[in-house]
Amino acid sequence: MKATPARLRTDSACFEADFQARLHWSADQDAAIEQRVADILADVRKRGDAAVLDYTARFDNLQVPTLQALELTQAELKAAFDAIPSAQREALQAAAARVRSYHEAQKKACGESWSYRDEDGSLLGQKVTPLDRVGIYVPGGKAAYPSSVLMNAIPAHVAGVPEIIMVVPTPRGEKNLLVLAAAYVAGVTRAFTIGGAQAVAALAYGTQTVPKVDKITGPGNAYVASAKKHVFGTVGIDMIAGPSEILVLADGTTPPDWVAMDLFSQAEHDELAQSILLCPDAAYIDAVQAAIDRLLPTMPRAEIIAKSLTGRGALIHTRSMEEACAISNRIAPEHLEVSSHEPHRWEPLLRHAGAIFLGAYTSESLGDYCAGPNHVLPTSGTARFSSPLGVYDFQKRSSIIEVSAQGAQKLGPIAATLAYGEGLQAHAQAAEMRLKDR
Ligand code: HSO
Ligand code: ZN
Repeated sequence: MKATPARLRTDSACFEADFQARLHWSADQDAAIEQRVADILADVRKRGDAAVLDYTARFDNLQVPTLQALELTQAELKAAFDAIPSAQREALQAAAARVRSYHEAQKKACGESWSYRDEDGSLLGQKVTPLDRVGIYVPGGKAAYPSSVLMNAIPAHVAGVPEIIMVVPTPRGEKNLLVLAAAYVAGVTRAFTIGGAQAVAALAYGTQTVPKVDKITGPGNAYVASAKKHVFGTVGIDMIAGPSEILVLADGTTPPDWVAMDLFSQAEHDELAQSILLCPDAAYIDAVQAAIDRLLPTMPRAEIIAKSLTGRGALIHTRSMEEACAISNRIAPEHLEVSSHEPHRWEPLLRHAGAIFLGAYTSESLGDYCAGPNHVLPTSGTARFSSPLGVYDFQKRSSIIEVSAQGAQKLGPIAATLAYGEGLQAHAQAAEMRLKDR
């Protein structure tokens, strides 16, 4: 089996066309999926538990008499934690501790209330409060990632969300112990073994058994993504994550095997994942391709990796590191590795990326599990305008305004003038009534 990413050169006349062809790719909105999801959502909204039970029987081959039978107790989560090998227990706890510390720092830096008084003694500020209840969608089957349980639940916990409800599809009732153990470690409040659009609907509308939440986060398949889009507005959602992406900016000083394996690490997620190398050194690109050829046969997921690299991967020879940085900004990748001996020289030039990994030792996979920052990141170029999942996604802000008697004298005439201008008499008079010398 061969993995042959496209070879591009920025100094070639056809670079722009080849680059666009490789990059600009968008998943077709599948109208059939949209319609089926809309039907499921409407049915769950109307029939609640009974509808969720029907779809769970149909899609997950799991038949139970009541939805309560699909709730995992805290004792079960704890039992899963106790049942997994101790190395996994310790790794989960170590990862959780680092993810928690990072998000605690994030909360301190940008998640606290603030206020100030102006010269008239009026108080102006913003009050930050956690959401009351959030739902976390955890995919089942081949993309069941315990690390994603930590990455979704821990920031919610740090934000102060009192109730975290997890849903996880469990076809035929086969539970993933590591997912349950992660839920225990992350402090999930309640968990249900339901999935798909029906689980999103249950969380968004509430049923007799599943409580209605304020926001739903977490990745999922096309049905889950479509369901999240549909319920947005009734509840908040985090983002619609596309296939994983990695972009490695290399100056040729990192062992080529390391870079090849980093490209594999995102390619192995999904045939549609995208792995790109940008490098000004043609001989180094050849060395990475040779490493790819040599290492691929050793990979259990070689087939997925080969399809991803051949279908969507690219090794791009640039004129310089500066040009590589500029191209990286155009791509705005989910993960950006600066595999260089002087990463801090290039970092200031890099503006659009979900997460930036600096230096040869910072493999993206460390970020996926345990470095601390969140691994739920904007994909498909959305890093141009959006941010990693964080504490701020589980908080909201309320403005605080307390105008003093003196402040009202100054603000009243301004407000009244503008209100008359808008033809809104009551607004104007509400401001004027508070003026002392009228
Ligand atoms: N790289 C994925 C997250 C993940 N990796 C979970 C391993 N497990 C997000 O793009
Ligand atoms: Zn990953």
